[in-house]
Formats: sequence, C-alpha cells, structure tokens
Amino acid sequence: TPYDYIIVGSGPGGIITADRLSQAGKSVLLVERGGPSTGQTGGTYQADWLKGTNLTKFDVPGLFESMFTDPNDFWWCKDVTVFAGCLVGGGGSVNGALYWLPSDNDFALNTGWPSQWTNHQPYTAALKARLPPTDAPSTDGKRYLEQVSDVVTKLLTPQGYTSATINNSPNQKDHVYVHQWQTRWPVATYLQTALARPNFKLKTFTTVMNVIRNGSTITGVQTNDTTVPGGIYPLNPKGRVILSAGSYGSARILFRSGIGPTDMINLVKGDPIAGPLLPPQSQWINLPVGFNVSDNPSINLVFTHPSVNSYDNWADVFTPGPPAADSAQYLKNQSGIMAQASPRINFWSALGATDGVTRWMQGTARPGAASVTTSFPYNATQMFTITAYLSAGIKSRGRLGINAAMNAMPLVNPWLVDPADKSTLIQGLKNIVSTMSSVPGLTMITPDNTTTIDAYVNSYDPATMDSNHWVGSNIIGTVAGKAVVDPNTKVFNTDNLFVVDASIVPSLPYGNPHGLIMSMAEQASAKILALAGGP
Ligand code: 6FA
Repeated sequence: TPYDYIIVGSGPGGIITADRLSQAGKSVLLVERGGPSTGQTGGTYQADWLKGTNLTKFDVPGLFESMFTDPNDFWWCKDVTVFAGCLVGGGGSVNGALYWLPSDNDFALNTGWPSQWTNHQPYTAALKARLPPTDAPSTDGKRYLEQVSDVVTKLLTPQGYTSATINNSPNQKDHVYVHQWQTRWPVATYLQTALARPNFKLKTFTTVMNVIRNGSTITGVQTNDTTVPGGIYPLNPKGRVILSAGSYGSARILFRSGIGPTDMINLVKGDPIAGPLLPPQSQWINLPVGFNVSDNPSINLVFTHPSVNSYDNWADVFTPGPPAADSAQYLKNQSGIMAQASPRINFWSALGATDGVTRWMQGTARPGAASVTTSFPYNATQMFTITAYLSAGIKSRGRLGINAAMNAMPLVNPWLVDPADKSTLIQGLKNIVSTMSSVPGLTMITPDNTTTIDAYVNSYDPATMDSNHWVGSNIIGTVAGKAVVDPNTKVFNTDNLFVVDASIVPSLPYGNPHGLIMSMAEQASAKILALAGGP
C-alpha cells in the first residue's frame, strides 16, 4: 500500500508527528528499526521482581540507571558510537525523564530559529496538555530519597537560589532549583491515540536505509523488509517522507540518499550494499548534513554527605531488585523510590562569559556516582553526583558523520571547543562549590582537594562529557547551504522530504532537550500540514 506520509523513527519527534498527521486524516506509516519497549507496546523485557505484571524495564523510571549497566543492552543502536535508543519511543523510552517545557528564548531568533518559529506557545501548550509535568512522579504525590535534594538546596541557598515550579514559568532559569519531571511518555499518550486510528500503521523491526529519489522527488523508502517487492515502501502521488530517526539516524539516511557533503556520500558510494542504491552523482545534493552539531558539555562533581543514601549506586535495581519494601511499594500502586529516575533536583544559573555572551548552566544531582577519582578513603554509601551542563548560549560546534562501515559517530567532538565556553563552565563549577563550608559534613571526593577545578576540567576525558543531547546535524534555516532544512522542515532542493527530530534544532535549549523537541514536533506537524502541494 502506498502512504500519504512515511515517517522514519518512533522517537519523540516521530511519534508526535505521526499522531498529528494521522489525526488530520492522512494515511501514515511509522517505520521503526527497533522493537517494543513498554508493556503497552508489547515489550516483555522484565526483571524477575516485575514478573506477573506487564511492566518492563522501560516502564519503571527507577530502572533508568540500569540502562547503562545491564549487559543485555539491546535497546542501544549498535551502529551509532554514542548512546542512541533503537526501540519504540527512541531516546524517549530510555532517558531520564527530565522534562523542561521550552522557554521563549529557546525558540528565539538569536538561537538560530527562523522567524516563523518564535511563536511556540500554542504548540508548547498542546504538548503540556498531552504530557503534563509533575513535581512528584510517585502516584502518592510524595517525593522519595530526598537527602541529596536537601543537601544541594543547602549548598545553593547561600548563593541566592530559590525554589521554582519551572514548567509553570519556563523563562525563569536563573538561580532557581526545581523538582519536576515528566508524568507520562510519548509512547503512552501520542502513540496510543495514533494506534487507535485505522489510517495509522506502526511497523517495527524495520530499518530504512535510504529514500528512493528521482532528482528532487522522493517516491518511497528503501527498507530491509523482504516481504515486499524490492523492500520498498511507496508514497502516494504528492506523498511525503519525514525523517525522525534522530540526530545520527536521520543524517545517515540523508548521506545514503545522496544528500550531504561529498566526503560522506563518497563513503556510501564505496559500500557494497549502500553504494549501488545511491542516485547518480549528478543528482547528489550538497548540504551541510552533520555540521553545526552541539551537545551539552557536562562535568560530574562527586560528593559525600553523612545524610545521603547512595541507594547502593542503583547497582541492584534491575537484578536482583531494589530493597523489598521499595519493590513492593512500586508494585502495589507505582509509588515510592522506583517511581522516579535517579535525579533528585535540578538547578540553573546564568553566567557571564569572557566574550560578553551569557551562557546558562544546568545542574542535576542524584544519589550515587558513575566513577570516583580520589586519593582518599570515602564512604560509598553516602556519595552523590552533581552533573553540571553548559547549555543555552554555548558556541562550540562539532561534526557528525559515518565511517566506511556506515556506522554513525562524532567526527569532530563538540564539547568546549570555544574557549569562552570552557572558562564559563569552569566558573560555574567554582560557583557551585563556593558555599561548601555552609553545609557541615559535605566533602567533595571528585575532584578531591589535591586537584583544582581548573586542572580537573583540563584533564577531563571528552568521551565522558557527552550528555546525549545531540542537536543540529540537519540544522533548520532560511539559506540552502547554510542550513539543511527550510523553515517548513523540508530538506532544501527536494520537493517532499522533511526532517522532524532533534537534528533540526539549531541551538541547545536551557535544559535537557526533549521537551523542546516535542514542542518543535507539534509545530512542525502544523507547518507540514499547512504547506501546499502535499497529500
Ligand atoms: N532528554 C531530556 O530532555 N531529558 C532527559 O532526561 C534525557 N536523558 C537522556 C538519556 O539519559 C539518554 C541515555 C539519551 C540517549 C538521551 C537523553 N535525552 C534526554 C535526550 C532525548 O532523549 C533525545 O533528545 C530525544 O529522544 C531525541 O528525539 P528524536 O525524536 O530526535 O530521536 P530519537 O533518537 O529519540 O529517536 C529516533 C528513532 O528512530 C529511534 O527509535 C530509532 O530506533 C529510530 N531509527 C533510527 N534510524 C532508523 C532507521 N534507519 N530506520 C528506522 N528507524 C530508525
């Protein structure tokens, strides 16, 4: 069957777009390379303590840290060298659920959004109505394991920070600390309304390699589905393809469709499977796919405090399971410690920089630590981590691409390339620890007191600065050549190829990005539906 819209990738971008286009009566196929995630989507990956329920690893927020330690980690895309979720829901099914509705500044002209995008409020409101934020994800309305939050509040209060309900006032991101999360996931909301429509179909375990293209016109997508002729899913006349395969996935599909910088397409040409599927060189479209990439540079500070319960660093939450009282409480009514991912408190501050351009810093604190470097003994049961990310205002950019094996990867790392980004983050870290003496018993163990903050940042392994917040590889803009997609999210020099995912976002927002990405998808769907020439 041909479709009006074929959407590639069921991450937050793809699911919301699929829901809105199918709601408008279009026939929509959503193609996802991975398999089910939550129980509701048919997932079955359970810990023993969840047996007898339909809850999977992807349903229980408290299992978040186990995503990184479970040896059976089938949910990560194995052909992307950084963390990317390859399952129904994409990154939205494996992430920490830190959820920030975009501020006005996140869509401002000076962040690179075209003028048509600054009126984001109706779309953000639509998102908020479907996915309301919460101060307490536990169903009993209480917050649990709050010691880290209490210690960090004591640390920040003398610096002038105050408490905020951030998603009621998204613009207020200076010297505030907050407790807010996502209540429900795109797969539990937008995907379910789409699935209820006869004009919507979800196809899992199916990979799109490239679009089928005759010059500027796309006629379908090439997949690995051996049950249909040539593996091709066709479009209706006037139909459209929307890539929502994520910052790495969508860029790779473009390269494999002959769209992007020549060096990348030449790698595709050299591949025995992908090469023959390329359009002739005369039809290659040269666009800056993979450039302009950013991700928050993040640095971890690790502390101990006698009041803190490190929750055994989340080591046992999947297998053999959390403490019996906590698993019982969660199974009873989805309340308690397991109802929330590991982060306990988030905070923001605006920082002046040596180049005169303000940067924002977000902090996220959680019990436990990924790694500790110290010369002194310490009490691991009392440790916690503050991750400090530099966000809005950063100037550093990198490049992503593919190698000869068609694996997607960073080609030029995007973290702290700009000297003012680096000096600003160092200043932000120094600010965080400046009031440590006002919290009796608080000890910083990484870096410890033999290492200065400057030395710590200077020797920080760039591979561990990754925040998994990749944006910009198919940057939106008004000028072909400088941007990959136009203000309607259509790939320049094509008639009917669009991108709606993190990759079009020109600059990082104040905080973790998927709130902004989902508001963007709401707005992009409206623009695509309004654009003449479609089905
Ligand atoms: N963002 C937040 O706002 N808060 C968080 O707490 C947060 N945490 C994390 C986190 O802990 C991790 C480990 C990761 C990886 C990301 C986090 N993020 C967080 C970022 C956020 O999840 C991403 O920004 C967001 O998911 C991006 O949404 P997109 O729609 O742009 O893209 P996805 O990567 O989510 O989805 C792409 C989908 O396409 C996947 O399902 C993939 O399987 C599919 N796909 C890829 N290539 C394909 C192909 N060729 N054919 C078919 N399907 C394909």
